[in-house]
Amino acid sequence: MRIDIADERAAEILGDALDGKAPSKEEMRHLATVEGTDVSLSLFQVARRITEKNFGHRIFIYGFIYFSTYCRNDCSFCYYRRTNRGPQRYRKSLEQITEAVQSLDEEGIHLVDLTMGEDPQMVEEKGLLPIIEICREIKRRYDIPLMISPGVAPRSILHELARAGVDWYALYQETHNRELYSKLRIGQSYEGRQKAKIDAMREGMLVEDGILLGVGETPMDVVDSVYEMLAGRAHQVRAMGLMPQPGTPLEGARAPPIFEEMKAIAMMRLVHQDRLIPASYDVDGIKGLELRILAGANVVTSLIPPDRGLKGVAQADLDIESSARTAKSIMPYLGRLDLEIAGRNEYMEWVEREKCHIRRA
Ligand code: SAM
Ligand code: MD0
Ligand code: SF4
Repeated sequence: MRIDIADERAAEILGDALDGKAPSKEEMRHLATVEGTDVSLSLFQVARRITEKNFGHRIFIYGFIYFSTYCRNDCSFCYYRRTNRGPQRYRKSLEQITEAVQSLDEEGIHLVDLTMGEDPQMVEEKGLLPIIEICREIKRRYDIPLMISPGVAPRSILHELARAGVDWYALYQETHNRELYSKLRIGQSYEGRQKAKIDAMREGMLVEDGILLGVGETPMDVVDSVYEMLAGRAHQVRAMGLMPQPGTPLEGARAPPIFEEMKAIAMMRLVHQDRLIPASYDVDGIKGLELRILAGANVVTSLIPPDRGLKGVAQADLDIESSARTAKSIMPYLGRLDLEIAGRNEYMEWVEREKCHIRRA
């Protein structure tokens, strides 16, 4: 397919991508450096069209339950880091969690993402066993795909989570530049974090990986990450712009322009053509969802049920209690992009198909 832009090499790379041939890393480096509005616009357009070839005009939607905001870690970007006195710390009970799942289920959400800080009480004292119980109970009561984001977990726990029916393990590397990693995830093992994802896949779970933007990475770091996540065979890949948080070392940083996130999303789409790519409500709310989708995202994440005292991560309170962070409220915005929310069956079929591939690999 011919793309009409001045830089011939970029035109060829984008044309090939549209025909299903993902760019090499060298080619992506070229795309990342060549300047010009025509190149960026074509990049987004091509990414959107690749998404449509793979997923049609349908979007998946994920609910988010931050069930414990305690954390033993001290990530420099995170509001909930151990040493920050700002956040409200809570730990929801099994009943409170299942009620929140129920309300997401009624809303027609495709997947529930159960997230926690590395809560010392659960990670250290109880060895993550309560999480397994919670997941087993949700899977017993609801026929809904489940993702768990508990931080790094040992293989034995990942084994039990997979047995409890958990479909996805989310663990974002944030960057694949080790020096930068050590400044972001202070005192945490890079290899240990990568290994947990491999272990989760060996246990039969799908894996989500992701990177942060606006934290000191170079454009080439972003390109490296796109390919590292490919090497890791992640089923879902995300890029989120930093939201500087009060009380953290990155408090004074500037949130990167949405354009950076769109570029990263589009680059991921060119390479991870048939994988899932989120547009998170958590970064800057409704206003950025459409732009992220136009750059090639196909999942809206971080929808949060109101009236339950639940928090977001990068946006702790945004739009939750006003019920704006729900499936119903995002529908008109999808409508004007000529998109609609997929049926849950379609999502479940995607998940089952990918899980079969893991089992066969
Ligand atoms: N505690 C678990 C962990 O760290 O893996 C799971 C939850 S953690 C809160 C989920 C992700 O949110 C982080 O990996 C990071 O990518 C993202 N995040 C945290 N703080 C953020 C911020 N201020 N701006 C943008 N993204 C952020
Ligand atoms: C999101 N707030 O989807 C969530 C969170 C953790 N698995 C996901 C970062 O944006
Ligand atoms: Fe804890 Fe996760 Fe925040 Fe790091 S990103 S401080 S591990 S909640």
